[in-house]
Amino acid sequence: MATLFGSGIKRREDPRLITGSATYTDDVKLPGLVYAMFVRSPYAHARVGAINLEAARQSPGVLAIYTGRDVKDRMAPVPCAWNVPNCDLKVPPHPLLAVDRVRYAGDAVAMVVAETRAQARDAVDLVEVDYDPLPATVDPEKATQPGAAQLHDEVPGNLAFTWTVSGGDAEAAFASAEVKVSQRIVQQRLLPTAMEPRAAVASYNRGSGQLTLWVTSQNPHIHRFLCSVMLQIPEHRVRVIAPEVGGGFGSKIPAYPDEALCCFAAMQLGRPVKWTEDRSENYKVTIHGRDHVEYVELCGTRDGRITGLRTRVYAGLGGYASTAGPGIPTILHGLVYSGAYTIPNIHGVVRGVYTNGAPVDAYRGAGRPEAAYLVERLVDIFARQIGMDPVEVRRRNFIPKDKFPYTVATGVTYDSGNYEAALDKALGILDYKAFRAEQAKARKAGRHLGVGVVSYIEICGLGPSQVAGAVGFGGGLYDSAIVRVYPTGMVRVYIGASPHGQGEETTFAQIVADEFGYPVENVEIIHGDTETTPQGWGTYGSRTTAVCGSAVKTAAVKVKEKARKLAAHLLEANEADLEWKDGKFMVRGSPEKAKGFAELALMANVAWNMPPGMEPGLEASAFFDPSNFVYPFGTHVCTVDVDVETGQVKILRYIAVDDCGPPINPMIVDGQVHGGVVQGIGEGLQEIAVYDDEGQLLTGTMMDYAVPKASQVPSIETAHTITPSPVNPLGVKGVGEAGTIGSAACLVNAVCDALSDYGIVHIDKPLTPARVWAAIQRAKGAAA
Ligand code: MCN
Repeated sequence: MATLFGSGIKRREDPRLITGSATYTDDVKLPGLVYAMFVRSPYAHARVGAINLEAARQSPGVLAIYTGRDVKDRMAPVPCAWNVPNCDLKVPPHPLLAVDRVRYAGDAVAMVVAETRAQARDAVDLVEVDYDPLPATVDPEKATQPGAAQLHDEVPGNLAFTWTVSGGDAEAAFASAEVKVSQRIVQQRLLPTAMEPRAAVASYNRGSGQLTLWVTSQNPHIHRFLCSVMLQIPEHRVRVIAPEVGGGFGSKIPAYPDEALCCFAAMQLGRPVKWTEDRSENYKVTIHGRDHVEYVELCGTRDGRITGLRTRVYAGLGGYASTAGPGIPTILHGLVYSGAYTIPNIHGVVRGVYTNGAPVDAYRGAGRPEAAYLVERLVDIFARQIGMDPVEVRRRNFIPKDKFPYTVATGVTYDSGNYEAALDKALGILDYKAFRAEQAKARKAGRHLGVGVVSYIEICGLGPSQVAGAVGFGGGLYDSAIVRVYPTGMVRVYIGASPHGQGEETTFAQIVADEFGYPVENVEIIHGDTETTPQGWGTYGSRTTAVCGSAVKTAAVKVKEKARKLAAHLLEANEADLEWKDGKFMVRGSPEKAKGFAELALMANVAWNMPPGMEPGLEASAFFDPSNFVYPFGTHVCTVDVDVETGQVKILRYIAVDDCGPPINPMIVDGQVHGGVVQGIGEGLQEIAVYDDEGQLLTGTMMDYAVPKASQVPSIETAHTITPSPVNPLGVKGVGEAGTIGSAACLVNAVCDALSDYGIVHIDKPLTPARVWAAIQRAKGAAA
């Protein structure tokens, strides 16, 4: 029987998505539904004076208006849930509605609830707020300098934390190094841009004291917990449902004030309350990503050995510490400074900085693309300095494949890897040698072709829970599943994680169907409702398959074990004499004596003839807490043609060789890589969130914020190597972020390679034509 694991069957979630029959939060309609809208500060930094609600209250349909003073004693502030230890983290209170000061443009000062959305919108315009504008600070490096505007009285110099990571002796390595290179790197702010903006519908039953929140969530159980904290009601009285979620990319992990306030209003008014963000609100107030200013140094020998890496990073946090904000530029960033290499001496210092921008949190890759970018850029700059092919430098420094598990200087232990294999495969697909020859020929003809190579690693599959606790994450990082077999033999699998586009309704069904010898149609995956699903910690950090998928596998194996015992009993055979063949338990040597899964399901559920002591029913639950993270890797290679007259970058080929262990569904894996690479192309070439000096977001619409269009994306050539992980029963690693980790670096490496004869070693992304052209002009000026 062909196994489903490894087969690229079509995604089962797609028919409802592409026929418009899926239910998103904004589709939820309840009797008596009313609508919320927020009064948001036009200033990035201002004192809030009197708020005049008179006219708004008189406006048709208005039911209630709440200000910061109305809620501050009745709700807890928005929690930060990642209290990274040993870095003197300062987390000032994040009020649900600003009381006396706003700290970024869009910070809400009041919430209006009205009978219709239009009435709420009209009333928002009638709220009069006295603002006393203050100077703003938006650049994370400048915000730490004397004279910069101060956001929080209790955070001098806007310095939220200073976190260090160290291994070996970087100072000694640099002091004695033959070669040193350094680069200031800016990793721009990005806007996650999920297709569906955030939305919430809150409904409160006064009789039962039960609150139900439909919300755009990547992690309903976390939202249930954080909601109960903010509302100060017991967790079991809160039910969180994530219906269809139109993409998250990290932006639907955090707890935001808006959704909690909908709950508050529903409890106050006794009517269900809906709020749906519009796109400009989404760009202004939903979390942003990246925002680093980095000073990076790398040292080594003339023959290409890297001996040390040092970083000094300013990481913007925005106006408040978001739910996972402090953990992203520290734990998820600094711990992977070694990349794919045996860098023996590492010292990194990351300063988290409050600025007058929207809070910064997880955006696809979250900390790891920033790490891969700085390492992979510096490797290229080092190669240029010593006159060696960047591919050769990578080879000379890779962690050898027989050295895993391998503990890098930052202290984390990589589970498994074979970096050279991925590199060889990617270079083979391109025919690297032939491209270099073509490049040289083109250069003579005045064309600037370039090739970028990136060998990335990432840390994902987040658990284990013990480590989560040790690094200050305010939750566990295990996951769970219940596999329930109905009397008819159909299977439902209830999972703790909450996929929202990644495809686990298909891949997890493949795991279970394989275990039971079933067609995939017999298995249904249920997720996204805290009332029906077991405790889980969400879908992010490319953890769902490695962690929750392992819980699914474990629960399915438990069910099958019970079925085997029952089969032995019914066949009057010894369990040891049974074999699992062609989807049946058979008595070895007597194939006519066999029981298939569907029949065993019926017998277990009717319980007419159970073995002594066996409980009726056929279901099992499992919690899986991994023993380590997983470390996927890969090599991406791209070739570009840079028009030096206009600065326009044309991608010629993009080759992605990724290793996420054995792919459950290769088509879905490729789809994930495609999506990730496209986001990396956006980051590398055109996306940037720009604030002016007063903290106004200048890229607040999709006309200004340049998400790549289909026509700007080349055909992405994917391939894989397969290196199983030893830390979970499936051997899998994450792939949901893989495409994003190295792709921006790959593009910038390619463009800098194309412009090497101008002496250009680095241009800060995004490499818009204007930036590339300006860099060429500067280089020409310097040479003249
Ligand atoms: N997979 C597989 N074989 C493997 C590994 C994974 O078939 N060896 C499959 C999985 O079963 C799943 C998909 O690949 O169908 C991605 O799985 P995984 O790597 O476990 O990642 P998660 O499901 O945890 O997804 C999170 C990840 C993150 S962190 C971001 S951000 C992101 C991403 O997924 N956001 C997305 N991909 C996204 N895709 C969509 N459509 N929408 C988002 O918001």
